[in-house]
Formats: sequence, structure tokens, C-alpha cells
Amino acid sequence: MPKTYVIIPTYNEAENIEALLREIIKLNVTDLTALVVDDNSPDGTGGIAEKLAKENSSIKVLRRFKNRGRGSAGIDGFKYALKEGASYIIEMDADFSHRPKYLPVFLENIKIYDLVLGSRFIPGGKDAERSFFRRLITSFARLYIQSLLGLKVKDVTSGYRCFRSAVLAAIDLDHLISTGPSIISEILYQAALKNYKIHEIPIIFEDRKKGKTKLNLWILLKTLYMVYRFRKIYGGI
Ligand SMILES: Nc1nc2c(ncn2[C@@H]2O[C@H](COP(=O)(O)OP(=O)(O)O)[C@@H](O)[C@H]2O)c(=O)[nH]1
Ligand SMILES: [Mg+2]
Repeated sequence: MPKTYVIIPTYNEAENIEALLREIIKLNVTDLTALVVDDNSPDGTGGIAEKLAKENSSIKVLRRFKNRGRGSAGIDGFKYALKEGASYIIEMDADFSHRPKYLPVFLENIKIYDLVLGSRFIPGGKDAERSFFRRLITSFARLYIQSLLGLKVKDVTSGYRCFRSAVLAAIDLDHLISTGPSIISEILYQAALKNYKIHEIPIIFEDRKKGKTKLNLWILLKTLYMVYRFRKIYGGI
């Protein structure tokens, strides 16, 4: 059976992580490992995850003490999964915006495609974030990134997605420019430049129920600037 790794970067998700891991485990997907990549969260997320990992061998925890950031946490998770010989690597957020019930749908589709994106912007998908302002930001960022990079997919900032491990192995993970959330689009762009088969499945993106977002205006501006730099450095499609 192919091994699946689900990478979950966390920073201060103590209110979510246990329920999330239990929901994932309940799906009973064969050969699935949930890997929590925690950046020494002050709220003790890492400790909670480690306690659960002791009870359940399908849960692993990577605790990072030196580096911080959603981008590099994801990369460290990918590298771990590649080293463990995963066939499929999924990444998802810990805050229930990405519902675990889609995991089996990703795994069905990844048999056919190289990269499967959970998409809010195709029929059947939805961005159920409550704040109008936040939805506006997402739409703006999406149009900007899509047109700048010439990507055909609709949800270019979706962080809920599934890779065939070959896709990640073909990308030079040590030399990506992003350290923050723009890593999502940077990796997507690299996969598109390498002509991998990318497919979108509809997801309903829920608003985070507990805890706080780490996104702020500064991070957003930096993200948009980074995307501009990818276009310069990697060239167009
Ligand atoms: N390891 C790690 N995870 C992070 C960091 N910042 C955010 N995350 C996680 O990345 C995911 C998305 O972050 P979130 O704050 O929900 O961003 P938003 O969904 O764009 O508002 C969540 O699971 C966060 O816990 C970080 O610095 N390190
Ligand atoms: Mg979130």
C-alpha cells in the first residue's frame, strides 16, 4: 500500500490539534501518518501532539526550536515525509479550515494526477470565511498571483493539497525563496513550470473556529512581493 503523510504545521493551535488529529485518525486511511510540525508554540501545542503520538503510532511530531515560520515548517515536513518513503504527501492547516473529510477524496484523485489542490473557486467549492475583508484579500491575492504567474488553476493560494512525492522530490526544497505563506504559490509555480498534471477538487473552506490567525498586513504585502520575485527569478510559463 502506498504510504501517505499528512503534514500539519502548527503555531499556537492547542485548542485545535487534539480534535483535528482524532478526526484524521477516525477516517481510518490505510498507511496514513499525520506529522505535526510545531515551532515551539508557547501554548503547548507540541506537547499535546507528543502525548497523542505516544498513544498512536500514526501520529508523529517534529518539534522545531530554532526556526519559525509556516513556510519552512512545511518544507521540513516534506523532507521528513520524503525520507520516510511516502508516496503521497498532503499538507493542511490545523485550524479546521481544511476539513479532514476531504483527505480520502485527495487520495482518490492523486492516483490520476500529480498534484491535487483543494479549491474554493471551482463549482462546489466555497470560501466560508466570515470576514468580508478577509475574502476580499484572498480574491485580490488570487487574481494578482494568477495573472502574474500565468497559472491556469483557480485556487493558487490553497494550502490544502496533495502531492505525489515525485513532485516534491523534483523541487529544490532547500533553495526556495519564500519563508512565509508565499511558499504555497512558489511550490505550485514550480510544479506548473515542470509540467506536472495539476487538478482541483472543490472544498468548502471553513472559517477558523478557535485560536487566532497569524496573517497580518505585513505578511500579506511580503507575500505579494515574493510572488513578483518568483516571476523574475523563475521566468514565465
Ligand atoms: N510550524 C508553524 N506553523 C505555523 C506558523 N504560522 C502559522 N502556522 C500554521 O499554519 C496554518 C495556517 O495558519 P493560519 O494562522 O490559520 O493562517 P490563515 O489560515 O491564513 O489565517 C495553521 O495550522 C497554523 O498553526 C509558524 O510560524 N510555524
Ligand atoms: Mg487558518
